[in-house]
Amino acid sequence: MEPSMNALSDFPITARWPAKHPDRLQLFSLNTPNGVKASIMLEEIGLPYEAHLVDIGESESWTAEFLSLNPNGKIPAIIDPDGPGGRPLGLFESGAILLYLAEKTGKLLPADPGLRWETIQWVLFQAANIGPIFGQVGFFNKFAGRTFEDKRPLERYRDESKRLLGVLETRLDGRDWIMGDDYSIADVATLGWVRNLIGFYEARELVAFDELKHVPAWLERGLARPAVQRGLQIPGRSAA
Ligand SMILES: N[C@@H](CCC(=O)N[C@@H](CS)C(=O)NCC(=O)O)C(=O)O
Repeated sequence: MEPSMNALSDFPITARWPAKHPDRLQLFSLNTPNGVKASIMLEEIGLPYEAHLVDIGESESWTAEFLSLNPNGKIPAIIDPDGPGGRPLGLFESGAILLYLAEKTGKLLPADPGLRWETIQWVLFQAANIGPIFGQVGFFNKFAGRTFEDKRPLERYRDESKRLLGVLETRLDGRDWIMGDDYSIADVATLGWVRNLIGFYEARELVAFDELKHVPAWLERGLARPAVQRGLQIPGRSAA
């Protein structure tokens, strides 16, 4: 953060997406699988926030204003006007956002150091594996790569997705949530991605999802949470 960033209005992104409630946490996102990691978390913890829709279909994440907050040009990103030391903090990378919000509120991340690191490990497992690999299945199964004649890329990402689902399946055997009895940011990180793989990416049969037992039960438990249902819609296309 630049030393001069003392107020929310010092962030250039607020010129394109102005805050109606500058005292609230500002979310710049869309309800994609990475976007909903942030909105589900915000709904779960009950922190007041204002959601701004960044239309990635219209390349809005590549505008100068958005890039000033996230030089990587991807949603989600946040600004917490009440960051460390009471100064505003801008953040991108959905995993970092989850960790920040969990630490800020003391929610969905165990206080016990061993359990805390185990939770972080599973958040990073999602961010480094599930997101990037499932995303490739989306590209090769549903989007532009669908028409490619060479099916080897699709097969590669299909196989790796099945393997990753297998890792989750084993982890969830005998556990309600990734960390056991307690729902955590590891679940928040992962739920939207598994839902998207078998839903929007239309890969349910491709990855033989119905041969799994524990992952589908966990997904159903997660989707039954009202905060998850709300977060999945935010920011939706109807958001101002
Ligand atoms: N590692 C990043 C990935 C974010 C990401 O890939 N966001 C996608 C939407 S799910 C995006 O903004 N895509 C817009 C584009 O690439 O033009 C995170 O977890 O925040």
